[in-house]
Amino acid sequence: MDANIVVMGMESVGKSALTVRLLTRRFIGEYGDIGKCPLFILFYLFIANFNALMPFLAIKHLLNSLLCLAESIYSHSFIVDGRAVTLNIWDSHYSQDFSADSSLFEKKVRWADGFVLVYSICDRASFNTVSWLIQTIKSNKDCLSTDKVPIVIVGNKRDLHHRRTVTSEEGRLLALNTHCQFYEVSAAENYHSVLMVFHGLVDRLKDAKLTTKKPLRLKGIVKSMSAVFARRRTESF
Ligand SMILES: Nc1nc2c(ncn2[C@@H]2O[C@H](COP(=O)(O)OP(=O)(O)OP(=O)(O)O)[C@@H](O)[C@H]2O)c(=O)[nH]1
Ligand SMILES: [Mg+2]
Repeated sequence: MDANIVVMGMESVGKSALTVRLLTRRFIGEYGDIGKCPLFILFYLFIANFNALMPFLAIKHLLNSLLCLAESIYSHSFIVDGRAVTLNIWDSHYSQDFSADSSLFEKKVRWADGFVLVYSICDRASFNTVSWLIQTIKSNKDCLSTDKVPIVIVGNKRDLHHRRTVTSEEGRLLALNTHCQFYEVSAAENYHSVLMVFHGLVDRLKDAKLTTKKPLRLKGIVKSMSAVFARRRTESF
């Protein structure tokens, strides 16, 4: 399965920290624009893919990442339930998301199959922004059912619980009311919780694909017709 993912949220909530954690298993601390440290990330992507997959796949991912680098889109492969999954992850910059450039925002929404919406548990404004993002994405996304848009809400910086201003219950309730999935994580402290976020999103992507009825293409029509005729033939015996 191949899917496009956009990571969105207010400034400094940890979007790059989460992305880099998934890609390299590491927390670097200061990112700025992760496009500014491409060699570091590419090196880790190459090593990670080299260990997990065949060498030619590692080279393919390295080339993909090089092509996408200008946009901070990273390609990452992993195995979920025995199946290979490749995610193209766009670590978006806050200032590009909203009023500054609404066409870029719409472009991201159209491009994406799934969304990781991040807030900091120490920053209520970032939580409110996630709530607004959910509504805006759902109204921009052409989907059979807006309940099925694959969105994962992430409350980051869990390690800073002494500075918390958004409770876990508030995050959970927002997810419940908007039919999204919810996680609280610390990109700084934990790789596995970050991995769970992306696994959770892959599950939602699968669900959404299962429920999206694709129009029958020619091949599909031929198949269905031959199935009908085959049934008629067996019935007549
Ligand atoms: N304590 C703590 N700090 C974190 C965590 N995640 C990120 N940070 C810090 O928060 C700051 C912002 O992190 P970034 O990953 O650059 O945030 P961002 O959302 O990508 O920011 P922009 O790209 O500017 O929109 C950095 O100083 C990180 O070290 C976390 O889980 N815990
Ligand atoms: Mg960033």
